[in-house]
Amino acid sequence: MHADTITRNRSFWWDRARCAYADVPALEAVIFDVDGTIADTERDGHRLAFNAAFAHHGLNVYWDVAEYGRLLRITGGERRIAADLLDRGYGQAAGELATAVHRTKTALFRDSILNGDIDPRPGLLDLIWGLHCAGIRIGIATTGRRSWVEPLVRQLIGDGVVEVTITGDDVTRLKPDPEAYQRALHELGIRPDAAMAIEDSAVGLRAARGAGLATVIVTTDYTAHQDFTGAAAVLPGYDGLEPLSARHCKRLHDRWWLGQRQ
Ligand code: XBP
Ligand code: MG
Repeated sequence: MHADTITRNRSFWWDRARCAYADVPALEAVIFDVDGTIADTERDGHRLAFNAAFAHHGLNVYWDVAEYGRLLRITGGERRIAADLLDRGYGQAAGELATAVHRTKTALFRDSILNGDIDPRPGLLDLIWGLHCAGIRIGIATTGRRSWVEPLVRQLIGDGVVEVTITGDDVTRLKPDPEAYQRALHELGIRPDAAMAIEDSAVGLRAARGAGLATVIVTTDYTAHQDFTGAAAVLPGYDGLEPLSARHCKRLHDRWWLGQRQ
């Protein structure tokens, strides 16, 4: 065959379509929710503090496991109390009472954290350490109050690893509004497609997706039945058959953005 024909028939990489992954941005940061995600705090943590606070204020209110599960659709402890007191017929007094009860609950929950009562979810610390070592930055976006979030994060993760912490005190609209995630991205100084969120609930998924983030779900007993359409992955925990590692996060992030681009 003539040399010209050979050259004409040969295919070169620069003639081919662009590599599918060429437009997928690198994963630079992972932003974690707190309740249900860093630790399984709701049933045996917050709930007990809420009940103790109701008793402290002489209110005949007790949230059992099932009722608290239903109330979790209302984000923010103070709003949750106020909504329930309204339902129970406290009328105009509900708002002021909720503020006082929530202040007590926050102090009690903080004490319990400082007491070492809350453990991280199994496998979380391996993931955090793996992300840190891979140069992937770590942020927090929660609707919980800063006065307990900070000691919890310090106690479970330690100092110097989490770069940005956005709490319910830093936003005007709680989840499912995306504000907490938008603020975390703003403080990290990155675009949504360079980060990924880890959440445990459908409400959290809405918030993270609203901010444009690929989102991995790690379910809890309270959230396992929820609808997670639009998530990059839904896992029962960090320490499953294939534990969630930094490499796995990068792969899920890349695959999710590839799907979006296509
Ligand atoms: C969970 C919440 C919080 C906690 C209680 O938020 O909605 O209200 O239940 O904490 P996330 P506070 O999953 O975003 O962390 O009493 O401090 O609100
Ligand atoms: Mg949560």
